[in-house]
Amino acid sequence: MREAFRGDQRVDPDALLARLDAVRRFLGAADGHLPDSQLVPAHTLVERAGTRLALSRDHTVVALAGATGSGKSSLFNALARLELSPVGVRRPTTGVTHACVWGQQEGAVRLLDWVGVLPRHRFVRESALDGDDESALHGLVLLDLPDFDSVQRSHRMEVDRLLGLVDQVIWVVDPQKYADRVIHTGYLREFHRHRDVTLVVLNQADRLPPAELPRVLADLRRLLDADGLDGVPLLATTAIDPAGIGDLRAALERTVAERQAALRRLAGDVDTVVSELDELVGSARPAGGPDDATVDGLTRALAGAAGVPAVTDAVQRAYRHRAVASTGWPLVRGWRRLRPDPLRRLHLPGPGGETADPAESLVAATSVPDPTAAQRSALGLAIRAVADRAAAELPADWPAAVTTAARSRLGDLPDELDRAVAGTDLGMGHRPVWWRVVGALQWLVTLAALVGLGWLVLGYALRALGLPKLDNPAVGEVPLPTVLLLGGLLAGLLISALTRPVVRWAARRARRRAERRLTAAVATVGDEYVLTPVRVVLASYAEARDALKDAARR
Ligand SMILES: Nc1nc2c(ncn2[C@@H]2O[C@H](COP(=O)(O)OP(=O)(O)OP(=O)(O)O)[C@@H](O)[C@H]2O)c(=O)[nH]1
Ligand SMILES: [Mg+2]
Repeated sequence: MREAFRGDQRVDPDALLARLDAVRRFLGAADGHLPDSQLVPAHTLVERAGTRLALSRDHTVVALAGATGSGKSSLFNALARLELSPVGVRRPTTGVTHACVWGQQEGAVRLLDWVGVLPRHRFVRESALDGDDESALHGLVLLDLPDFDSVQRSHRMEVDRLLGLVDQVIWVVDPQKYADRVIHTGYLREFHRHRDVTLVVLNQADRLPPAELPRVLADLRRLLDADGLDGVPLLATTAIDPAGIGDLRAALERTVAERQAALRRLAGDVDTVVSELDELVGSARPAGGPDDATVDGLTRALAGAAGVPAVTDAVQRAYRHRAVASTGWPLVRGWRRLRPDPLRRLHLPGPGGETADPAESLVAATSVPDPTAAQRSALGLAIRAVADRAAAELPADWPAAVTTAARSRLGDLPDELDRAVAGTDLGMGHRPVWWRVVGALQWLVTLAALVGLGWLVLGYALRALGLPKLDNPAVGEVPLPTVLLLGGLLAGLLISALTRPVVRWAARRARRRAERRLTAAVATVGDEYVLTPVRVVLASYAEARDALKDAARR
């Protein structure tokens, strides 16, 4: 959409600075997220505007641009009232930019250094020479550019460079070539956002029969309207006749007096940059991150890749192993202990709670098996889903930036997940009291059985040696040693049988507890290594979008 022509609307310097600051903020937010090539115009604008505003604001740099032979140098000389820039029959004549400064040279020098006009091509209209004649143009820095349709590539490049720097452009066309395509599509159309610093002159008006002039001007006006330059001043000039440049001179005097051209030019530049960036940014209002279900999916995939199922499995088996070793029949416990502990095999906390070798705990802390190809691809998909959901609303290159961010720390994940698993308290660090109680009970009944056995053996030995037999007390009909032996053995078996289902239930509970803790640890890693980088991009997007909105505000 094209804005209404602002004509002589004033640009407030503070408002312009605020808009430039917003462009700077936009760049800060978008940098690293959008391709550099798309940010070049905004960077160029910020840099150029900063320099231009720091240089003389009392001077207005006006360029005469146009096709070869249209009469730029002739107009330049006529306005300067001196033969400064060679006018020629051989085309193109002007190969380097010439400049003429009216009035105070101070300030203009640095401006011309920046614009890049060589000192030997700079001229000055001294006020002493002219009396007050030229005072109305004081502050004007007029540039005579090479031809933009040149056969010389260097001329075109010089023109393009300068058109990006000057405060105002006077497009010089002549009756023969005013309708040429190159001037309209290549240049004038590009300047439609700079209408308020654009002026078009139809030079060599003297070559037209007076009756033709209005018709040609009307035709040119129609072409300009089609270029989006409706409303720009259009003047007829004759460079070879001092009376033929009166209107142009008056227009320049107004421009110089207003001291607005530099600001208007930069405001137009901001408009151009903002409108180009608009589709890269849009006005989406994405959520702060992906939804809970997607985050849960990520956590599940991370848990798979971290080997959480293998660890919880080992926790369950280790619980049974350790519980049986503590509460089983004492005479077979030793045999139990010979079998390896399932958790220690993974270099996870042993029965005493100690972790693996501390030297190893920095890298590859555990011996949890590496993720399978399926687990790795599931993780890849989950990360992709996080990026897709988070970026669903975003325009242009932002989804790619979100995807890149989501994957940016993929390389760190294996070590971080391993560290998280190794650092999680699996709740297997101490022996429950009930193990000890049952274990002590087992010892007690075993002891009873052993006493009974010893007693019986002693009784047989005495009998065999023909010694007087022991006075055996009895429980009912059964002698006490037999009661002790058989009762102890039976009680041991009974305790083992009763304990087994309790151990199984408690092992499942231990597994669930370990699973909860490991999932929480893995989720923390996912948050730091996947979700946080995504949130950073989303926040940058929001900042870029708001900054661009501020930059668009006039
Ligand atoms: N009759 C007439 N001739 C003009 C007018 N302006 C320029 N000329 C002539 O047109 C020719 C080209 O003029 P220049 O001023 O050299 O044109 P230029 O645009 O600077 O050309 P380049 O430097 O090649 O880009 C010269 O012979 C001028 O005398 C004019 O208003 N009327
Ligand atoms: Mg010339």
